[in-house]
Amino acid sequence: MKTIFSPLHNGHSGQLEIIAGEIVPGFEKASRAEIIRARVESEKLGPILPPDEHDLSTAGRIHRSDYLAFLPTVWTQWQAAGRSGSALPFTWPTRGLRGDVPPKAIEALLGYYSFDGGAPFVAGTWDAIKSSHDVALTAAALVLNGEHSAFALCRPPGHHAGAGFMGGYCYINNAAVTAEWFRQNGATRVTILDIDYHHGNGTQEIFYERADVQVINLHGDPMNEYPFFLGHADEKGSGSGTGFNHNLPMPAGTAWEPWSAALDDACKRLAEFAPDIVVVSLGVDTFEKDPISQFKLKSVDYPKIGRKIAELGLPTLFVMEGGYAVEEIGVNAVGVLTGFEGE
Ligand code: OKP
Ligand code: ZN
Repeated sequence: MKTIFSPLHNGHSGQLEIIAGEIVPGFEKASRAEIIRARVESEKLGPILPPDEHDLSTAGRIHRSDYLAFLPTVWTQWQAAGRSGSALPFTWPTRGLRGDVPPKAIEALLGYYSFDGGAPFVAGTWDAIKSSHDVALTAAALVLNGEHSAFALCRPPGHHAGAGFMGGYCYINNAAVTAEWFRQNGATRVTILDIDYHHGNGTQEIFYERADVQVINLHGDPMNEYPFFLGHADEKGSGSGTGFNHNLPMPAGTAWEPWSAALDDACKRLAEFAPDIVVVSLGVDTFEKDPISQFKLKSVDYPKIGRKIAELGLPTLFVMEGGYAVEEIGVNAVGVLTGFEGE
């Protein structure tokens, strides 16, 4: 399996976040991607190739054009306002406020285009976002051109980014862009199988009214877990998309047995849909030692996940999402891929 990777993700580093009332170094850090890349090499998964440049036309079909135009300007606007540190919002247009009037001040625009304070900008953030997008589309092209699978080693991740907002470390929804691109380039049906610990609220929102892209999510129950405000089992799609969104929320403490039963259920629904291509939103924050998550999967479980996905027998694009236990992130992420290849 080929891996697509760009070192430009490294410019998106040094962010801070507030978690449990404390300012801490961001969990979504550059070493995550570097350690996965090193493991791809040491496991001899296959060649590691740089991305080709892709324009934002496909992203423009799933994201709002004003949102996409805003992203490359954030750091410049932040600096022009005399700020330093990380560009972060602290005001959001929630119920009772005007969410229909784009403001002018940069800190307000950041709130207008986000659902939380979890997507900071530093100097290299836009170039990292764009490279992550290019990584995803370059890997997608390999699969469309006949490779059975490919690995998009994306950083930053994408599945929390919706049509018009960022959040939860995500800016452009890489997996959603590839699904839309497959649709535009000959695939009739695409499934996005999101196995990150957190519900992929952005992906769900983007495809919620569509019958051509099935979205299946396995995740921590949003009653008690981020992103809290989407991801319940009764969200099944709307309009012609009704029946094409599947949420499988699970409680804190979920270990391999119930989790893999949920994956079997997901694979059954996926097989019934019979997509031409599967896009896996690959998060390994289901790991027992993940510092911000509550599931109990072990390193030996990840190859078993890959094997189950391989049994579907479909062309598969793996798009990297979350995973914050940095020490084991390479073993776990690449474990899924070697499991898929049957090693
Ligand atoms: C991203 B992915 C707010 C931070 C809240 C965000 C977790 C994002 C997970 N200050 N935590 O799904 O792995
Ligand atoms: Zn996650």
